[in-house]
Amino acid sequence: MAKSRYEYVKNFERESILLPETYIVIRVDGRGFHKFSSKYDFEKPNDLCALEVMNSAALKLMETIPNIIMAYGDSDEYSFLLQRRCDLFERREFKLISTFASTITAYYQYYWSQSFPEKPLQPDRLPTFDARTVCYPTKELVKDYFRWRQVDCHINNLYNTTFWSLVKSGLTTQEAENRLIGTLSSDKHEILFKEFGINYNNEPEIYKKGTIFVRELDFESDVNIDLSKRQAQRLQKKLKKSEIKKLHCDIIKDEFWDCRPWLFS
Ligand code: DGT
Ligand code: MG
Ligand code: MG
Ligand code: MG
Ligand code: MG
Repeated sequence: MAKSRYEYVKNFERESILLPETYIVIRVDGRGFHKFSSKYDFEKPNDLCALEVMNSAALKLMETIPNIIMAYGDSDEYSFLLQRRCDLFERREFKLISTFASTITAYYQYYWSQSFPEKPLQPDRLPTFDARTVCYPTKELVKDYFRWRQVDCHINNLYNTTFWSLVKSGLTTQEAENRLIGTLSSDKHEILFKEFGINYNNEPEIYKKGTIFVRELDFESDVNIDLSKRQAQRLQKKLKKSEIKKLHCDIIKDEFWDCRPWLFS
């Protein structure tokens, strides 16, 4: 295209290039899902069908972007881990966040209409998502990031399960809130067990642990972060063809990470 006299306005654009050789995490989160979940009448504390809409949208995003090596989600959020050497959009932050936010929004609306034909989306409250990127320079930080999200899922779910049990038993939401002020995790377990006969440990794993999507390979001890260029290319090919597994397991203990060295290749 020939340059016009107006071309100079492009010099006002800014770019933010994410640090090379770091692990990029992109987290998307539903905007105003507190209100969204009440408008569309989500089951409390967890709406399995709505969670699966989120899961389907995240999986589809992962399938279309091979650089995503794993994803973790619960509630209205999902975190996507990109490979350390990932060069998607030349690591341009704004391009990454706008693409992730709009793509997850599009898929969420698509799967919503498939799963809830009886609850058509209304223009006064459509599901939309924000996105942010964080760069982590080490494996340990990446693990702690995902541990943080899973602990958050656990804390929220224990609280919500107890809170809604109290409300369903006749307390107002204000009374239930007051009842839980200052309670420890052990107190909530006890309320659930003694007052409602619920053993929290037997609650569904998807609620307690969230959902993990991970590109799965056979365990290969020779996967390390100092692969030669050819080894890295071979691994990349394998990963592209690999199956994406859906799990609801613990990612706080080392085991999950220790048996998947390719997450950090
Ligand atoms: P934000 O993210 O700042 O725009 O505001 P929210 O309202 O999205 O807040 P956030 O993301 O911290 O919390 C997620 C909200 O979504 C929270 O109020 C509970 C609701 N939510 C998510 N999943 C479910 C569900 O399965 N059932 C019900 N009843 N509510 C859910
Ligand atoms: Mg939020
Ligand atoms: Mg939200
Ligand atoms: Mg959220
Ligand atoms: Mg364009």
